[in-house]
Amino acid sequence: MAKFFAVIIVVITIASAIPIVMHTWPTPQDISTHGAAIDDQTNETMLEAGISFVISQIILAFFIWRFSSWRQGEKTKTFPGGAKAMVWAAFLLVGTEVLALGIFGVKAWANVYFTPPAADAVQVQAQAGQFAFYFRYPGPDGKFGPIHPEMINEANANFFGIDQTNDADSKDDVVTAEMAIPVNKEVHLLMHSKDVGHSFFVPELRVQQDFVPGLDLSLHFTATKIGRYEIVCTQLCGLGHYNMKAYLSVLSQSDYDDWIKKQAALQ
Ligand SMILES: [Cu+2]
Repeated sequence: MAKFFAVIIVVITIASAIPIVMHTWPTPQDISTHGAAIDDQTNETMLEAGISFVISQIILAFFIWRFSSWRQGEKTKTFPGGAKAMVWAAFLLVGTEVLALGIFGVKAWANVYFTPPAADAVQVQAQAGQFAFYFRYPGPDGKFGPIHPEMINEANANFFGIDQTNDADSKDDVVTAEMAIPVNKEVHLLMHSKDVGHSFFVPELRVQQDFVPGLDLSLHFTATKIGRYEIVCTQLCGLGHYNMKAYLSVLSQSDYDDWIKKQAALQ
């Protein structure tokens, strides 16, 4: 029976590797300046993790085959050198894997996360809450007014808890349910959650970042193709999670200027 399982493991390993090797699921189009580097890194990670996966499954199948017994009552053979050697081997394998991922990761991930945005980047604040995203633009003064959590009120559409009567910086802030950005211009996205963990994921933009309650997180990117794309939450954030999404419009600079003017007039 054990030898049968060993064969099944090898069959499952090969069957699950085939669609990945054949690229059965192509990635969506890339609309960002950093996307190619992210795709390269993903491919390298898949290759490195895939090779480790196939090798480890074959080793597993070999051990099951080699140390199993057909006859009833016969004692199972133990691994030569005992469990200690195996634990060390596992530490070495996992350590090499983590190190390799870290080295690959420096190229793309670290370049996106550990570099500051351009000084003239378009600032957009994104707020996630059960179960919607809202966005805020600082207006002509370039400054966001402070958030007063106690003033957050969905009933009067004060999603960010802005006090426009008393805070000078808030007076020209623009709050929207859809996100629009100009094409070929760096965007500095400032993210916070109103309640639980959420995520900002735009597959075409190759951007996926979690919202962590209590933390202000930020990232920056440049979109290179005009169009309308979906922003989805990828963290299981509650009963309405399945329906939590918004839209990102990448517009020409003049269309963006018109859009923000129109939104400002609606406030
Ligand atoms: Cu969510």
